[in-house]
Amino acid sequence: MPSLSEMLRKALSKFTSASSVDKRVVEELIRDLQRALLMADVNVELVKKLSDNIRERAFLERAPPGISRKDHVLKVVYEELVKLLGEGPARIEIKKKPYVIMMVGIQGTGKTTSIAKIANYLKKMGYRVGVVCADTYRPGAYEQLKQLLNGRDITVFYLEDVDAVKIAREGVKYFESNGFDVILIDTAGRHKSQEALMEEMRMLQEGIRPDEVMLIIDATIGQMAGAHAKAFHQVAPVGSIVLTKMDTSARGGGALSAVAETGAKIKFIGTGEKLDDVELFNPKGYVGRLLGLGDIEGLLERIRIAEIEVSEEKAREFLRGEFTLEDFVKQLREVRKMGPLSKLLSKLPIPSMPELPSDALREAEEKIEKWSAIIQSMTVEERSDPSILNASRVRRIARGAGVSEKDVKDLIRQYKLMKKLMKAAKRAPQRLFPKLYKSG
Ligand SMILES: Nc1nc2c(ncn2[C@@H]2O[C@H](COP(=O)(O)OP(=O)(O)OP(=O)(O)O)[C@@H](O)[C@H]2O)c(=O)[nH]1
Ligand SMILES: [Mg+2]
Repeated sequence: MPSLSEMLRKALSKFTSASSVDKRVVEELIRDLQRALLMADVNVELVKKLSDNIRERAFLERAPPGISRKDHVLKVVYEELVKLLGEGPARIEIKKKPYVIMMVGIQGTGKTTSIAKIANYLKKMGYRVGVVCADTYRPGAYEQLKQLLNGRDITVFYLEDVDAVKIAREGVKYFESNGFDVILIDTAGRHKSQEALMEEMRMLQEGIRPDEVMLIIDATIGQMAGAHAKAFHQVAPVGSIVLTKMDTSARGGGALSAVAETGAKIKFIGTGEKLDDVELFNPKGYVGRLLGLGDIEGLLERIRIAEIEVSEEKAREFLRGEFTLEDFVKQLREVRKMGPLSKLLSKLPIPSMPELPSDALREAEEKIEKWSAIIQSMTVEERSDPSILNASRVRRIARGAGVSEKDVKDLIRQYKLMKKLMKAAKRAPQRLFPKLYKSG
């Protein structure tokens, strides 16, 4: 059976190779995505909602100028999948003291390794972390933990006993009475049978009532992840997920099923066998990898810039006012918030401004920081009337701002240029700039 990632990629490459994008092609893409997600056991309701959102946005949203409908649809698909995983990077929150986290997962998924990684991570954040080894099945489980955490000043609790619930209880009691902030409980993955394992998890859940059950999913196990998540979730409601082995070639699509099955968020990913090989989960990176959209960041950036709407009103505001040197830099800052300066000016109905070369605009954008510093080292008098600047003043200002004299002169030149542009726009005959006069 092809993996979720393979199916999603196939759907997208079929879509991108279509000669044109019409309703039929988008519907086909949606159908392919649905099939992929349903095969991955993603909840039918979720798939329906995702399809509806994609359909609506693909047809109703206008692609920004310069962006093809195809790229726009890709972006919509990407964003809707990210939404499914919960927008921003998830964080671990230690909501009370002590905060008890129980790790569960099928054998070999990386529970013990992840516990050591997360314990170390939380320790670095300044928490007092204790680990309880409540795995009575895996030979050497305790030694494994101790070895992983060797020299990290993190206590590992263990009892020679066959009763996992008893060990967990005693461990929690021990750390609690010693004022620890976080308690992580390692549990068994191998057992007599799957039923016996689930029964033990149920007893642990009831016996210790952890504040958070963290499910460990192995990226290499594919779609089994959904079934595993479901089984654990029934006995110990899963609150968060760790996706391990993301350093392998596996895309970890199974995690999407686990998320859909439990409603829990992925909080960490494991990227290797060592203690520091752990990262906070980032939904955007994950979906990008899942879809194989190598340059998704590049595409999104292009779209972001294209989407910046510069209203005529804003552009006109820019041209109003007294426009001192200080205003100049202030306005440039404003403009930068709105988007590229050249884009703003292109909104203005000015057919040709030979005095203002386009690279001057780019230069202006790049130099805002420098120019602010220059203005800071000017006197009030100089700011309001730059024409008084002589060579010695320029030298003093340059030294004060830590820039070259040329930089100071450049600023003045740019300012004069801009002022000229504004005068031209203000004086322009109505016939030439009808839009400017229409409402103002
Ligand atoms: N490459 C890679 N290997 C990992 C990662 N996490 C764990 N492993 C390896 O996977 C194997 C199993 O990890 P464990 O932490 O022992 O798994 P477990 O879930 O505790 O296993 P049981 O206790 O037997 O249920 C070990 O060889 C780990 O080094 C990871 O993120 N990347
Ligand atoms: Mg283990």
